Amino acid sequence: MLKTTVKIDGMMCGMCEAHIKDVIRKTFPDAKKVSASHAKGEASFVSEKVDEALLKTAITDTGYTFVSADSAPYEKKGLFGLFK
Ligand SMILES: [Cu+2]
Repeated sequence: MLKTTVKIDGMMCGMCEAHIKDVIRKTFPDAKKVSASHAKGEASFVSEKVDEALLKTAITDTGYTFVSADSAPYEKKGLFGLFK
């Protein structure tokens, strides 16, 4: 699994966060832990794989500015979770 963090310009409130979360869920039906923060100007989600071009298009088409995206391996909480 990959955790993707997306920097987005243009989110102003909770409605914008909801829009972005909807778009992510629609674009990547397997996305989990979808979250968005207008204060931080970013959204994140966990999925099997990510098509960055698709993500960029989806966010742009919704009226927001895609700044960047970064994916990192995501570990499910297992044994290591005990030590956090
Ligand atoms: Cu808004």
